[in-house]
Amino acid sequence: MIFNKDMETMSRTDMEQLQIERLQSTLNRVYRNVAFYKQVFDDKKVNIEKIKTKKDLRNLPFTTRLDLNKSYPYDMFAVPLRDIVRIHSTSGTTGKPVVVGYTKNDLRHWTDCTARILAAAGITEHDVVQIAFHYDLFTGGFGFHQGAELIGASVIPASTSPIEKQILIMKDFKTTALACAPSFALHISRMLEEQKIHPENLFLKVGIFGSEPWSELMRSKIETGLHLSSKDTYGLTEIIGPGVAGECEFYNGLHINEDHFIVEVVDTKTLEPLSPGEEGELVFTTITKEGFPLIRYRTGDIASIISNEPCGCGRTTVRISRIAGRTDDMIFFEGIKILPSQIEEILLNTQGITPHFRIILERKEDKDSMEVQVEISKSLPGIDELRYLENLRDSIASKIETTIDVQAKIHLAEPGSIRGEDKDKVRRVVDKRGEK
Ligand code: DLL
Repeated sequence: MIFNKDMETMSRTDMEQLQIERLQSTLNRVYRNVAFYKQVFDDKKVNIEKIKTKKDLRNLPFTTRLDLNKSYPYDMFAVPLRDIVRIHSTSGTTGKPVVVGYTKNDLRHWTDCTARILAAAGITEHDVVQIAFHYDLFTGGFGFHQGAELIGASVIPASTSPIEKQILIMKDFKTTALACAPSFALHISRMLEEQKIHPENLFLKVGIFGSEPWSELMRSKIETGLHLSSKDTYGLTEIIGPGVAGECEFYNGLHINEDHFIVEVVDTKTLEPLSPGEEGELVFTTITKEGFPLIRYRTGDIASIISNEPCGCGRTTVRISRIAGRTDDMIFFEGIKILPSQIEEILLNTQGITPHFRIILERKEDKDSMEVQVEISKSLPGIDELRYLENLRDSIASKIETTIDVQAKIHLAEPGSIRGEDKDKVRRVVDKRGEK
């Protein structure tokens, strides 16, 4: 079903006209209300009046994650706090997360956007939707919750309750649609197998998965294990959360909610815009957001624009490929997003070790594990060395668990052994999981 026919099937000419009008009013608003944009527009001598077509976007400066970090917590907000009715943030308890705010209108738009994604995935008012994304500062739970309610489905805010409970809910509440991270879906399917529950005996029809990379191989494992058909969905906190793009029944890429977000793909080195079919970094400009508008935000996600050709589903919106990777070394681990710099920060604040470390990721029987190899410094106390090392290991593990919520195995390595292998650049992340 097409949830918002007016917007999702609009002619290309009308859509581009709408986008330009909305872009211009966004540019005026950010110039007036956000000190950062006033400064960069002035520095780059941007004349807003001259932005008349989508091609002119290239004359606007980019916004980066670093810019957002510097504006922590509220400096990028374009309205006073009294007009903000909801606050979410990116993950990451060390370093500064990006804090985003929504006005009442933003919430209304966001709800419409996630409803469209769910409807494209096949969800109707007859469905019982189990939402197993976190309901907290993370946007996944609340974002999809609102959209599913707007469709009129029966919504179960299961959040990330333990898997046994998820399965109990699925069986007893007769869940027909599951929305969660693909890695969590895989865990559920493994548990079903362990408990000898045949997925055919459940009521599941549709899975809406996203918020982390997942391959076609993983898709087929989940579809078999849960006996459902699945749709990929993409979004990020900075732009709105879930609700940016999603697959329809034609699996032709992910339709972008273009009346709210203008997408570009740029070359990762030259930052010049690329043509459809060429892979590069996704860049988004929000054109309706009031609370936290962003101009040409570099997402760090690698994908390509598929084409402007209408899809078999009738939607005319631009589609992007599935996400092929990232420009940075962000780790996706069991539904959690980690930057190696977060581990580095923990290690830098620990006595007795050097700042050299390596993260090894492995997958056995669909279960991921993380080992952090840390180089100890030379100056070890002579007495009771073993107990000292054991304490050191425990203390690093517990710091990692409390700050990034991951149980990592800590391996203490000889002084010089990690840095020694590659003097200039230590490969910080070794991902042996085979598939993401
Ligand atoms: O993950 C929002 C979301 C929630 C999307 C639920 C989909 C479903 P963040 O935590 O800010 O927001 O993480 C955003 O996750 O820049 C990508 O690197 C990655 N990501 C999100 N969706 C996909 C996907 C939410 N379908 C970051 N495939 C993004 C691959 C994805 N990576």
